[in-house]
Amino acid sequence: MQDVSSLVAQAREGRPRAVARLISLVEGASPQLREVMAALAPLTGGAYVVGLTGSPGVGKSTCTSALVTAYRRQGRRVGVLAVDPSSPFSGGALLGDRVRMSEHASDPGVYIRSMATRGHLGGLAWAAPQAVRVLDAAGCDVILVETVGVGQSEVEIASQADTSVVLLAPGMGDGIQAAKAGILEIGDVYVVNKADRDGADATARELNHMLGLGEARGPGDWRPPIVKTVAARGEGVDETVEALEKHRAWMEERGVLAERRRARAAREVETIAVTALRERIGDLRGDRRLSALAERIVAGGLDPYRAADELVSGLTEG
Ligand SMILES: Nc1nc2c(ncn2[C@@H]2O[C@H](COP(=O)(O)OP(=O)(O)OP(=O)(O)O)[C@@H](O)[C@H]2O)c(=O)[nH]1
Ligand SMILES: [Mg+2]
Repeated sequence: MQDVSSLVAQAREGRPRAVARLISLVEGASPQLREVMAALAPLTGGAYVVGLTGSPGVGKSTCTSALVTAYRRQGRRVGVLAVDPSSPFSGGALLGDRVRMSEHASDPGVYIRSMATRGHLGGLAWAAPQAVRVLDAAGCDVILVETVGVGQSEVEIASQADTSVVLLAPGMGDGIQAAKAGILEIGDVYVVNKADRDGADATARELNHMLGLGEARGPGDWRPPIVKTVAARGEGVDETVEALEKHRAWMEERGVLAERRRARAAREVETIAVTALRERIGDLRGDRRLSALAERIVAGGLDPYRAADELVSGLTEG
């Protein structure tokens, strides 16, 4: 058993091994998870969480790395969480990510972690937010969360971040396809990366059209900016940071940031509660209580709704 309070204290001092240990505890759903989360709670809320999503290979990791460089120049502490919804492996950074992030490997002001979600997207729903909390409590000013945009994960990442960045690249056939897949609702900032390639302007124009950016909006409404970048050369990265700062300022001004964080917390509680309930019900398979209810239903003495109510209230009282 680990001494959670000393781990938390060491993480606060920015000791990378303590941060890694804490993330492993929450990721592995350790028996100490509750103790860890309770210890972290009063220390969180200081970090600005930015989600980056987009199709495989658009340049998310490259862009993330360039953003890290930009934020480090401002003296901010940065956490990076690369969430890979497809990898069955946990904890190990993907080789490509490692290469692209390697320039930050020896910087004590940067904490980088890869996280697999065990082949099912549901994993992202609870594990990633807890890892974000660890990085937040460890004193990161900015946390960048990279997720491959595969349908549901886009929506999930958007619900976890303060600001969502959607990346596109020209000539991947993904621009407008991805747009159709729902990214139009989730992007606060759009990045057309690989602007050194043909078609970047066309992609940006199409996106502009799809987003209806030409149309009139309310005076205080947020207009998602479209930033063109060549992340591999660091071009457009300052503009991206500027767009993020503007979005953050807009959210703070309008109370949107607090509102998003409340909504996020509510969803977290819901996910944890539903998961716990499902596990307890799962434990009941073959249990006497459940089979007794089933017998009464078959005998016509009880309907399944009443039975479910009885089951749930029995679980929550017990
Ligand atoms: N031409 C060009 N290539 C780029 C640019 N940015 C990234 N790349 C290259 O695109 C490839 C994919 O970049 P990554 O940053 O790994 O993309 P990713 O979106 O993180 O990829 P996954 O995590 O596998 O989904 C790499 O070979 C990069 O060097 C750019 O601005 N221009
Ligand atoms: Mg990547």
